[in-house]
Amino acid sequence: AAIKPLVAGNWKMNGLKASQAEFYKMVVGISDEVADTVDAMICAPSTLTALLAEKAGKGPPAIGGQDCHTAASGAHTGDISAEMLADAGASAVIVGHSERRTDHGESDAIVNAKAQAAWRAGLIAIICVGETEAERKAGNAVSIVEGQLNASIPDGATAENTVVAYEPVWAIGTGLTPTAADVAEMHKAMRVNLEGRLGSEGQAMRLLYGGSVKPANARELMSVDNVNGALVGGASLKADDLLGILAAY
Ligand code: G2H
Repeated sequence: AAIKPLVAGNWKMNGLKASQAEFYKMVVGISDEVADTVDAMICAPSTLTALLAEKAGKGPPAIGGQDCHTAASGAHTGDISAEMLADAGASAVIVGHSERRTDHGESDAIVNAKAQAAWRAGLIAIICVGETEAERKAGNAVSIVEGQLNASIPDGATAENTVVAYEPVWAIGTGLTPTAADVAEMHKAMRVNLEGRLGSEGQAMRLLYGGSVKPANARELMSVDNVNGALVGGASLKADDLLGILAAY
């Protein structure tokens, strides 16, 4: 069966209560036809999870979180658990975004534990990987990403409970994107790795590309082999941009 693509918006640390108006434009702007072809999701800051989930109703878009703690509850001031996100109406959570890996020192082992926490709460784990500019220039992009896949994705990953997002760190928020050929090479390598480890689940798993996706480049990037959608930062804040990216399908 063909893989249904996913376009997930990552609002990062953006969005106030007033943003629900822009969000509502997304809800009403996603036609039934588009919804049949591509899944849409907004990963909002956790202050807005419940509000947007209520606004979305059954969706689309689905609602996701941007990070979760490994524990379900407890003495972890300032943290949010996967169970809390699920309770607020989320169906997925991003783990291991490069900004978390950099700003909060998250290792592959922590990302792995967070993905398992997401599953425990019934959430889809959107596991992010990607090489830095120096790693690409040194010719190590594929081996770095393979190492991240091996260590960040827990045993038990399925096409249902896990989405992988390839985000080259140098393409995040910079307006730079890899060539279609570079994306094809990386996504092929990821597919081979995941199939080797997970069999048919790895074959059916959604592999997103992320990093400076916008309406103008979405069609080219989304048509690359083994690219099953996008993780979109800046361009997911405006309904017109998000709908323009969905229109690539
Ligand atoms: C990469 C991406 C979304 P942007 O971080 O996760 O952000 O589209 O702004 O590069």
